[in-house]
Amino acid sequence: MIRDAETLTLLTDSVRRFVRERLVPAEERVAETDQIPEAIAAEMKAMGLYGMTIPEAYGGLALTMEEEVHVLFELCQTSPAFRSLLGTTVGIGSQGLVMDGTPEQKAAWLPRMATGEMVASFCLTEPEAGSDAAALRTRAVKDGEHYLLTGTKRYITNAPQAGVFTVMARTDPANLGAGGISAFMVDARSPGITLGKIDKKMGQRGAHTCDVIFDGCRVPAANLIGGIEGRGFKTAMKVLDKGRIHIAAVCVGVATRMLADALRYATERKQFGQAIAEFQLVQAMLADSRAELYAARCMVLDAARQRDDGKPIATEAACCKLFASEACGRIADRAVQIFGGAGYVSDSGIERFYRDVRLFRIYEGTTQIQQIVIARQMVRELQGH
Ligand code: COS
Repeated sequence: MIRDAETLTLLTDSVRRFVRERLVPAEERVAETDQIPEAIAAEMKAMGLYGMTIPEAYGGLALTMEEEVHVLFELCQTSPAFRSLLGTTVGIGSQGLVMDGTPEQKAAWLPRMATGEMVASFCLTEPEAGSDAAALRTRAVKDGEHYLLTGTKRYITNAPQAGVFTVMARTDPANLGAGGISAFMVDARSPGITLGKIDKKMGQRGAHTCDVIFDGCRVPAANLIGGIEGRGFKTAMKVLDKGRIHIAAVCVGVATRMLADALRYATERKQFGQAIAEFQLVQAMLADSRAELYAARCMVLDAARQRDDGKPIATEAACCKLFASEACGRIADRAVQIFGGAGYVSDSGIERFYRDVRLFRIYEGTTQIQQIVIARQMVRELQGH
């Protein structure tokens, strides 16, 4: 749903300009230094981008899902690390609170997230619980007006910058399934939290992940999201449903950029006396990429609109994440192929994108998890559930 086309166009135009003038020229520096310049983060805050998904009452832009994906289509036509810097605050770090928090909890945290003053991260994954998220072991033991959290969370994006964590932990030790899990807002400065060393990754330099270790971390009972135990897994799943549409939109943005670069190269690079774009075998790679990109974009827009209409979108979100991330990987691969030798050396930038986009098929639910979500729902539908 687009509330006001003119306002949205102003926003997407300014994001497009920002990407072209500020982010694209900084890509190599970010890759070399593994840091996003402070000035760029400050500009993102000033544009209100950290508050994209936060309700207006708490100082955000309250974009609808359709508006959000349009912004992402633009914002992600550059190194994905830039999106990642605000991605957890806009997405998985804040949305549990937006969806299921009490008004008091929202008032306590959301305004600082909306300005970018407080970065939010999402702590679900653990060393022994990745795809099988319901098997998580982090415990939250009630102690008077507090809970004591103990356990290790792994690959937590933006943990080094985070001011607050949304943490899924087991409050009912007798229930080893999803129903024993609760979600908490945890101040990152709380005693009992230590961070592991920053992970060395295949790509996405400038975006940082590390372990977050809770050791008897004392969290006020008032920070239990929604004030009710046992709802944390469902909160996490709802957050991931939205997150999967978000990541699919990111894939569309990055794939748009890679294909544009590959097309430009194909029209400039000459072999056998003509531009390689004139050769049908190269044209096939360009055309397949364009068709897949179009399909991914249409899927993302459709799922976003359905979510805005209040329809259940778990299956559609999984379809989008599955298709868009796999298509993005294929487009990255073809782009390297079109660049040839130049695509394998780092100067072209396409080699960096190839490594960066590999993550999309893994995080926020692997391709195989999306397949499981989709197929299980198909069977349920057949059985009339
Ligand atoms: N929205 C709301 N509730 C949901 C839901 C959704 N999308 N998906 C599941 N639930 C509910 C179920 O209805 C069920 O509730 P009841 O017990 O009341 O019926 C409960 O959650 C447990 O669901 P289920 O039995 O399907 O859970 P499973 O343990 O079988 O696993 C998958 C479900 C595999 C889908 C889940 O573990 C998953 O998404 N894993 C991937 C995690 C992930 O994406 N990690 C990435 C890192 S986080 S960035």
